[in-house]
Amino acid sequence: MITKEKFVVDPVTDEMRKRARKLGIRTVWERFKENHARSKDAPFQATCMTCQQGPCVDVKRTGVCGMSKDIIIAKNLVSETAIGASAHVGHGKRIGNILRGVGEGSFTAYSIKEPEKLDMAYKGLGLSGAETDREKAVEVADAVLDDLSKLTGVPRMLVYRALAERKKLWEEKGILISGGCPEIMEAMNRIAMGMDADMENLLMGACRLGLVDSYCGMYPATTIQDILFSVPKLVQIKTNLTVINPEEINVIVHGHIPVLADAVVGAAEEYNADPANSPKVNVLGMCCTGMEVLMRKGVDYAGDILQQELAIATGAIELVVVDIQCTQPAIVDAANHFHTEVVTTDPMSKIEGATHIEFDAERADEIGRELITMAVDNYINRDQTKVYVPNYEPHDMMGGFSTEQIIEALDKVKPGDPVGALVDNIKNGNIRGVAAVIGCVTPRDEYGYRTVELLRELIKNDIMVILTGCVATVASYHDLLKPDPSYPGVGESLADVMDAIATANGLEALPPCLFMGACVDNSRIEEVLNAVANHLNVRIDQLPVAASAPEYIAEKAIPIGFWAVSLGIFTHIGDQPNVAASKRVVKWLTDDMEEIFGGKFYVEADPYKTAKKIIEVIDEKRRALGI
Ligand code: NFS
Repeated sequence: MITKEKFVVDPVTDEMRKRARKLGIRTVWERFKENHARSKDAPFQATCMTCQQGPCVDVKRTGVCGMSKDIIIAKNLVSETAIGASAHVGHGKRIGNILRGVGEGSFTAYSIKEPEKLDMAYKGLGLSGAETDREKAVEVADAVLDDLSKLTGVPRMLVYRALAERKKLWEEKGILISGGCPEIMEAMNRIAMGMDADMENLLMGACRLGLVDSYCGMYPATTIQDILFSVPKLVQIKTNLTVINPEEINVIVHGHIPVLADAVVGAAEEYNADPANSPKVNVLGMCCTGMEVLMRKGVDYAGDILQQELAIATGAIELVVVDIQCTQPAIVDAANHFHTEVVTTDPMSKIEGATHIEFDAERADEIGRELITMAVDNYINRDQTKVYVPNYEPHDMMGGFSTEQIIEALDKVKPGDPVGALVDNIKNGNIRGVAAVIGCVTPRDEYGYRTVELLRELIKNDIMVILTGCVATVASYHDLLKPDPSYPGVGESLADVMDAIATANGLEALPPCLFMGACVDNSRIEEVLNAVANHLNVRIDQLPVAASAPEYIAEKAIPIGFWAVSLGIFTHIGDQPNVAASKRVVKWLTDDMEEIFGGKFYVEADPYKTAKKIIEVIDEKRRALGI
């Protein structure tokens, strides 16, 4: 067992944190300490700011209106969940509009890269009659956008993707949703003053938002991005701040929707293709946009949500260009220490002190070139004496495990029955179970400690691990995404399965954990689980699987959690959301939910206790299935 104190943190991040401190750049870690020290108990209070009788701070019994502590806490949780769901629905809306424009022929910078996936979505959504791919694109986009806005009727995407058994259960429990936006409006409505004061009703409302997040946010995002930018295939890239090249012009693409990043990468390729241009432009990814371009374009990955200021602190970044979400406004302060330009591009996501160049899909190529020119012109302002990149090699990472890629690889193991290849190994115990480890990284404890130790414990015990989101960053810094034929730290029987899959596919090895993409690609996880459940002819909640978000921080993680539990998955979270002051709410989330959905939340910060519990749950499910 490795304690927090003994955990060897990524030395690159460690070095850069020290450097940032010396330069007077405050990073997320400093701000965390400062704010947390001041409001140590805040997360455990029940505070209501809904009406002007209040605010009712640290409510012991009831607020001024008579709302109990339990209701206040449930209501606040619905509010956070709605914010999270709105982020993914916003993503779905933006990408739906892009697909529509491509279909109509007005967004010429993009094209339909995957007609097969388009056709699958088209038919899956119940559409017919279109003749050309462009017509299909318009119809798919309209269906997705209609899913976001319809006042009545279930979203087509939910009908298409969720298993029949789940749909029936959700209908029985009264949480089958209509359009994403009306659902979010109703969630806001139910938490207005004098409205819903029934804890269970409120929390079932949060479950609805989980479905909204998935079927009106994550699924549309993944599906359309695959159609426009290609379905990810296995790819090898380099990770960590050390991919920043002091000899080149460095541009960071940051955010969540790869639409702008695609144009920037294209413009950089164009620039680099001219031999007269020197130094070259080095485009690097950050947060989920980084994951999107690493999965599909093999772009190296510079860092996660916690490393934003540190990347700038190298002094070697000419341009950081952001789209939406997970951008710490503090990057502008960090950039002010150097020549670095920060550019925002979404009208809903501006930062004071940054330059705003609004993204316009009709002019995507032009904007991409404009941004690259900006970076090139800014290079002369770089002070080389202020440049410092720690002297370590970047890490190797294999990614690209889309559902399609996984199926294709398994098909080589068992031709004609790829899911069977997985199911056989689950049945015979070579794969003890599957854990989806997802979400962010937090400044709460040693950088990556919880995630990395949990992953190590799981793979050691033959649990196959699939990853999405920023947890993959720290996993890669500890070489858990590096293919190594000796499978270090991987349980023997799991290593044998991975080796067999690798051999069948002409690969030297698979990485110890399989990276499936950005947070919206959690939708891929359901695809895999649905396929396994169908093959075994059981419900998802019967499968030997678990989900874990050991270090979640964003609101988006909360609806994702509700969706996972509503699917019937045992879902671990590393930190209590702001609900601890209500025993009733905690009990409902960590206990009562199981009776309703077959899944529940489990809260534990310690990675070893978490792994033990996940293994216990998986073993129990195996026993119940008689395998
Ligand atoms: Ni996910 Fe992407 Fe990272 Fe967390 Fe933010 S980047 S959507 S929310 S911090 S994993």
